Amino acid sequence: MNSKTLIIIPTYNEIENIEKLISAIREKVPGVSILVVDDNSPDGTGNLVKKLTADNSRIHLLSRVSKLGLGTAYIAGFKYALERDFEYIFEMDADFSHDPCYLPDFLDAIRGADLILGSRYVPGGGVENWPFYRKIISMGGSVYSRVLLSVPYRDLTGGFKCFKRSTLEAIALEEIHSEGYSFQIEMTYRVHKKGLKIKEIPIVFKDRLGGKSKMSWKIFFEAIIRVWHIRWTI
Ligand SMILES: Nc1nc2c(ncn2[C@@H]2O[C@H](COP(=O)(O)OP(=O)(O)OP(=O)(O)O)[C@@H](O)[C@H]2O)c(=O)[nH]1
Ligand SMILES: [Mg+2]
Repeated sequence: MNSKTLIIIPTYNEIENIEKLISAIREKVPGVSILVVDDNSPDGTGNLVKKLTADNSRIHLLSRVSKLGLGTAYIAGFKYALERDFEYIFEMDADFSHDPCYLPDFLDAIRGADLILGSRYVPGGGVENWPFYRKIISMGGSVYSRVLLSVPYRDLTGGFKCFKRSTLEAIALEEIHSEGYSFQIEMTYRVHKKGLKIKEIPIVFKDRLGGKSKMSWKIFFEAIIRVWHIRWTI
């Protein structure tokens, strides 16, 4: 199973985290492949990953010319996976908010579902070390989207996910133009609308280890408006 798994990690200025994260992933789930999608990070994240790819054939780098956004980074990663024979495809942040210790839980759960969501808001899940306002935005965003889109999932804005290949194949990836939080909401909603099985498993989300947040008010307001667009057009 591990040899059929690709973990996609988008990066922008994650030099403090990426090498440590790749080692931690390989320790938890040996034999998986890792694809870093780097947007020409000024701190040299891409160059560091390039060096790692030389030593290990399971580490891959997709370098883009400039900061083009999280949504298109993931779409490029999904296309990379579908052009090769990966069966289980992960979304994961580079900053240790998504603890690699949960990867085996995802791989167990995906046997019986089409998409697994790492969820902060189911029993056993949670958030550690986040300022109060971030908790409110995150939880509020999930409640707002859940009500507007009439879906039963508790965590709609999280970005720790595992898709089956067939799930990504069922979705019109070229139609997705959302970024940030709304990208996460839209991916889950598209899978839901296809009638595929989505399961949430608990994760405890931690504040980023090193480096700076890329979260912005623009991403926040985009999500608020975009959920209406998602509701009316998908
Ligand atoms: N390739 C690429 N990666 C990005 C871009 N924006 C963010 N990322 C990466 O996407 C992941 C999530 O971004 P974060 O900055 O951690 O956003 P966040 O988790 O909402 O915010 P924090 O919790 O404060 O860290 C990280 O691995 C980032 O490096 C982008 O434009 N391009
Ligand atoms: Mg983060």
